[in-house]
Amino acid sequence: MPEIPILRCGRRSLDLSRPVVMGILNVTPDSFSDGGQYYRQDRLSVDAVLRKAEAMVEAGAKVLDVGGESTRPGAEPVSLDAELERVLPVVERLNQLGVVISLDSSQPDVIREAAALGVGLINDVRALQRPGALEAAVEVGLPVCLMHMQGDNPQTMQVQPQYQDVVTDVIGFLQQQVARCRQAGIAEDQILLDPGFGFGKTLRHNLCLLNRLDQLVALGYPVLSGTSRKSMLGQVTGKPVEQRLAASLASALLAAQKGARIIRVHDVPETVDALNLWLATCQEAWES
Ligand code: 7PJ
Repeated sequence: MPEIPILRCGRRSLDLSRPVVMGILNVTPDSFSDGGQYYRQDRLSVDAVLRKAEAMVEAGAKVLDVGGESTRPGAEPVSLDAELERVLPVVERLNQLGVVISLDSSQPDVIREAAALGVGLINDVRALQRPGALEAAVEVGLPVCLMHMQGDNPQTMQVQPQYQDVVTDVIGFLQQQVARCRQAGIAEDQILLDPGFGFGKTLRHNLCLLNRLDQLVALGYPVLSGTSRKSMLGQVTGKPVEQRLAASLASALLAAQKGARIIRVHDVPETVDALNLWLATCQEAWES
């Protein structure tokens, strides 16, 4: 595995010398697989989120990704106030858990306010392309995960996605965004990349990206991979979202073997076990 430095995430740090698991906490009423699970009578229950987060940390998650905007295809846009109202109380409570909190947001004001409450990583599915987002990220001085999406709008991204060569195109886009970040003053070792599985991609595109993920890894930035429960897995297995655990685990392992360093998942205990088995096998090979 190439050397990847420890990521500085504000007051905390994240060791990426081995792949780590990021637990997904979608605090939205309408996300595609876990939407609404923290809502009680139409109100977000921060206690319910905290309980889930504690279980994830207990199971070995090193990062928790908090998102207040549903980016499933066709989802309604969320207002700034609604996003702040969902995300901030959760970030505040999760801080006590001792792991890095990642913020899944594209909104400059959410980035600023969440950073002030202790978020340690900015995860933006729009790669900081929204007006003001890059400036906000520079200001807060946290690492950024830049994700590829075709088009910049989840409402329309799945309408006829087209690429010359999906891997080359995704890498080209991410390299452009890296250059933008570098020019704006973000340090090279504070940048992570993500091919954006399911964001403006057909099944063929997604499988191709997973199969050739090592090409993205070869750029030298830590790569985040998020395939958990996604429809690409449903398309291959013919299974609905609640029956995609096995396929999620298989795709997590494939991504890790290709060099991904952060695996973003709903099912933390199972993924930690799968990765630990693979890591133990590597260790055995190294030591013999
Ligand atoms: C991703 C994400 C992903 C990164 C979502 C879902 C859909 N952030 N946010 N990568 N997907 N970095 O929760 O499955 O793949 S939202």
